[in-house]
Amino acid sequence: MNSKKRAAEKAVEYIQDGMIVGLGTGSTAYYAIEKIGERARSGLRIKAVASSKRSEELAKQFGVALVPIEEIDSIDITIDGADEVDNNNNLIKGGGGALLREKILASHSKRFVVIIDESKLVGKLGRFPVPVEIVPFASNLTLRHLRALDCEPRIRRDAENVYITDNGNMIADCFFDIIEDPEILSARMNSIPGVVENGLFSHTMVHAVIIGTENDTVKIK
Ligand code: ABF
Repeated sequence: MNSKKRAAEKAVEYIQDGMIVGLGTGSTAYYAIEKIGERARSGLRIKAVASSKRSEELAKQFGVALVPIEEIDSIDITIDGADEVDNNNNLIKGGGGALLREKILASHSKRFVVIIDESKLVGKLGRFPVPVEIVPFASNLTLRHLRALDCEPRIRRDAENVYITDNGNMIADCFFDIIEDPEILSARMNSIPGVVENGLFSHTMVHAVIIGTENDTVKIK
């Protein structure tokens, strides 16, 4: 079994009958949604909310019951991937463009469980560019403020078109190389008018990181 799938299936073991479950986005979260669907077919009764339109479609494909986000007042567990995880479980997320809804679900989850393979582990965040969701209005000026944080921001494109998120916004991928204090940087980013949210997730949000390893086991940190 591949290590992402191993991590995803271990995380799904945390899910119990009657839970409200947050569904992440990305290739690792794909395996979690698939496994939840398998357990649902064996009698597991849960309701799910998805962090992207892509994950909503996967939930329908795998038979995972969805509930409108407006009908819930908390989430028992959210299972989601990450692009980078540092030594303190701070994260970079948003490579898949879903960081805003992912961070919203994570912030309302009693347990936020991150699922990765070993390639995502880093000593310090920053090798992966930080995705920042920005409104289209005056985006060129918002980039100037982001650049002043000592990064190189680039508007994300799909081929030649500007990438537009499920929320109608743009993504600026901000290249830092090394991030010394992700929590301070996150606050600075979100103080810029025009920035909606950024892909730096504080370790304080994270209940556990489940790491699928090459020798077909899992580690939890
Ligand atoms: C998602 O998981 C995104 O935030 C992140 O980009 C992705 C990780 O990528 P993958 O699981 O596909 O390796 O939550």
